[in-house]
Amino acid sequence: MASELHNLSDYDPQKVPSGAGRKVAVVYAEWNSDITYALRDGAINTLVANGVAKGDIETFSVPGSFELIYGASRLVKSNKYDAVIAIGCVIRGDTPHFDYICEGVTAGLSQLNISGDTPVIFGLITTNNLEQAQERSGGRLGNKGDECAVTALHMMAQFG
Ligand code: DLZ
Repeated sequence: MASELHNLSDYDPQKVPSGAGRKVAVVYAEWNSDITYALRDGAINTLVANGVAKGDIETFSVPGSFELIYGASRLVKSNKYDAVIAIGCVIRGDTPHFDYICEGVTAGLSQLNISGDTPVIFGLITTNNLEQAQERSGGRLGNKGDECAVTALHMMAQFG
């Protein structure tokens, strides 16, 4: 499970709770959209494959990963959803900006998880280059969006 080579899309359907009747919001960043759209679609497909009605999934875009904090916060405060999945992709550049965004988003989404009654699922991929992001958004290491959906299904069943 903890292995670097764990495929993010691998899960045992027998062990995943049904999402029938659940409402899920997916907030995703437009930065690195080739990656984030694939993550978003992976999450949606896996939610639907496990019983969540298409009409019970709402999507919201924000400009960059940093805005996921505000977007997810609004969605949590709306009390309309059983889970919020936040999706972004930050790719390391030449400056420390990468670290500030990653730390900010991680801290912001962590805080949200203990400030509201809605689980916020951490769908931020943070990579050294585009290839690593591609590997985790439907490439050789699966799709982090699938993993987020499965996590949301577990959290909704456990605490919903
Ligand atoms: C500015 C910036 C940079 C350099 N890199 C990324 C990135 O790799 N992934 C991402 O989602 N967003 C990036 N951003 C944008 C910030 O998240 C944010 O939108 C801006 O700093 C404005 O608040």
